[in-house]
Amino acid sequence: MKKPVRVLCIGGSDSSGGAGIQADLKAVHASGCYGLSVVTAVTAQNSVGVQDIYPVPHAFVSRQLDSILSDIGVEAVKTGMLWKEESVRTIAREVKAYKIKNLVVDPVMIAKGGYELLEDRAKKTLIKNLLPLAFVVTPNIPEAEYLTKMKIKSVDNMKKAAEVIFSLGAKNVLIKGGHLPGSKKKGSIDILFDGKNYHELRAEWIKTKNTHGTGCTFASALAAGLALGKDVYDAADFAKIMVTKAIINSVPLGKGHGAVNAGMPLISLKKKHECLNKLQEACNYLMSFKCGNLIPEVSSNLVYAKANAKNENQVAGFPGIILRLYDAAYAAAQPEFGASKHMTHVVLTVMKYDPSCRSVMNIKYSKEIIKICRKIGFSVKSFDRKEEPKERKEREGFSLEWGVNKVLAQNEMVPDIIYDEGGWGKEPMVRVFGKNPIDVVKKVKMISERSL
Ligand code: PXL
Repeated sequence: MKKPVRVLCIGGSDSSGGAGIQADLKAVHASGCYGLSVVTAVTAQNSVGVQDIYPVPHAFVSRQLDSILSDIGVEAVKTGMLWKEESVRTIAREVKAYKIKNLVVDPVMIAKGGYELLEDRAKKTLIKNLLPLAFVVTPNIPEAEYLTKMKIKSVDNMKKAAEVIFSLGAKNVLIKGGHLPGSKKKGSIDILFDGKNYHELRAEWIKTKNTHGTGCTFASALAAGLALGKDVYDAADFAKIMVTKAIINSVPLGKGHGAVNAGMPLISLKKKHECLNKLQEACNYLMSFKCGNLIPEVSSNLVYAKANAKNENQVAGFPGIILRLYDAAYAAAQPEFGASKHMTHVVLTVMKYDPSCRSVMNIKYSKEIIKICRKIGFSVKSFDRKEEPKERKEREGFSLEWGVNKVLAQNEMVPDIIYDEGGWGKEPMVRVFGKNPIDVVKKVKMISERSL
């Protein structure tokens, strides 16, 4: 039996399911760990705000902690909304007594709508008793401003603030930059400071108002990363990927702000079509190794056609593409039929020549990548977009058919690779073919291992 990697989340219950303990457990689960919880307060809240808070008596916070720590044990602990000073004191005492090393403190103070989530007198206790025990503390900009009494308007200010917070005793300080002016344009930048060096975490800005629970999800995934044995830098990168994924999968709720969603359901093996299952499986495999450098500017897609497919609706792919997230590939959504026009037409064309070749993925082109493909022993063919008849070029989504037809008309077998060096407004591209998506992803892995 596999031993669970246990992460304890201490915080408030959010009745709307988006933040607090509910978000924590989803993020811990999505990170591959097992979540435990200690509830410090129960909030009545929805998408427009927090209506009320009912504190759990600190003696009962202590009872919950003892129940877990005396029997089950944990690899990491994450704290969120603590609300009462006595709870902060109790938690600090127990963390010390049980010698918890992987402690992530998310110094939650105020909800989005302005409702206080930490009593005033508890703030000082959090700084004095809990921060010095933290392996990582994860303030957002308003929280970092409170902790440092500084105004934070730039990445440089964030770095200065991180130094000040470090001096309060946390071993690592991670300031989340989502509130920084200009983030919408430049993307979100977080700063991790370990007392010596700064490490930047970056992600594209994702336009959505459904961001309730981002902080909780991030800190919980970070704790899960540490619990899994990652160092603080890898755990932070991992958390950034997890929270970006959760924002991409966010859901609208009620009349106000919807919530991020780390708990995207896995495909039900019974209900969905074999193509979708195979694609999901291949995509999970693709996301498990470093191949971000193979994802082109226009992003990738991976498609799989039903046997004898004749039209777009019989080919499954990833809606919203497969993109690059740090050094990994990342698919934001589950596969669907009819989701990718370009790759769908490529695979339908190829199937006219060889019906068993039902899957393809597009990856980045470079002379180096083509060299690697040849070295591996793949059969490699190409076409030149300059030779394409003009009327063809104008049929968006269909122009690749011409190139693929051209290659296949001259060859007996479908090659592993068909590439082109681009054209006016068209990024050069490599297409990797196979019988099924696992077959394709294995080929992509072989290329990625040689192109690091
Ligand atoms: O995002 C901070 C947070 C933590 N915990 C609970 C919350 C919120 C924000 O609303 O409600 C219970």
